[in-house]
Amino acid sequence: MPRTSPLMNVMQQAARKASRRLVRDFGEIENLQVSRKGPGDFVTAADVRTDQKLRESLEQARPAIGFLTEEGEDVVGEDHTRRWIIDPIDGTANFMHGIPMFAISIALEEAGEVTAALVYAPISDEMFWAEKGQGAYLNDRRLRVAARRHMGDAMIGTGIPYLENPKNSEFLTELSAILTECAGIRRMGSAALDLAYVAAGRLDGFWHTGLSPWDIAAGILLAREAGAMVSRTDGGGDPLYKGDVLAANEAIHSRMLRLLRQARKP
Ligand code: 2AM
Ligand code: CA
Repeated sequence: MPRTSPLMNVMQQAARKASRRLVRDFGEIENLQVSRKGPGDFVTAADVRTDQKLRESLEQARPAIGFLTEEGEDVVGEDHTRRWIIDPIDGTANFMHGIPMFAISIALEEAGEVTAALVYAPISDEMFWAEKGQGAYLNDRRLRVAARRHMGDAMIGTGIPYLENPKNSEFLTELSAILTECAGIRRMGSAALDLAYVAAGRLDGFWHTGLSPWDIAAGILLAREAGAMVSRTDGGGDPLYKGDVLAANEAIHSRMLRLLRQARKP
């Protein structure tokens, strides 16, 4: 059994506590699908409520730490060097459509570096977690990135940047470059879970552009701690605030990077 630190216990308890109501809300979604208005407002309320519940638990246990979250106001903590980066529901569109691929994502950033990460998928009850230098885990099991080295065997995850994103037009070119070489593509709708799946060796690689820090802060550390190479999609260093991420084992990362670069040549 891996030993979770007191900090990781706080994070896991916060996620589990907030997920109870979230799971009930998800159950309600099915009823709302048939109403003409759809579940939009309901989902927004669930998102905000989950954000609040996570903040409450984390603040109570670690009052000096600040917040950067998708749903609420940013807070600079008494301890300026540390903040939680939170996405209360990553995969909101899935949640809204009654598709169970969504997750709570919590990362702790210390002096600009993410040192603890959690991605919790409440419907499958899968807790992905990692602390810097300590490896990545799914529940009690140590994770290791997939060993497959050939693109022809690789299952690759991606996401489609949204219409308003300037990168949207580039996406189809990138997709066609990767698609011609790999075994299969998945577009699952939660970047946090996609990165956790790279850590678990379920996906051999993942690329996505146009994301926000809360989508990927936890997933990046998970993938790295499982042995993945994680960079921006142009091969550059830290993807966290750039929002372009490429994650895979070394061989697949290098091949994907080459394909993406070729696809982007004018
Ligand atoms: P979200 O579900 O929290 O919105 C899907 O490929 C990924 O892109 C998800 O992690 C999703 O996060 C994220 N994403 C980023 N910007 C988005 C937007 N404008 N609309 C929907 N999803 C977005
Ligand atoms: Ca998100």
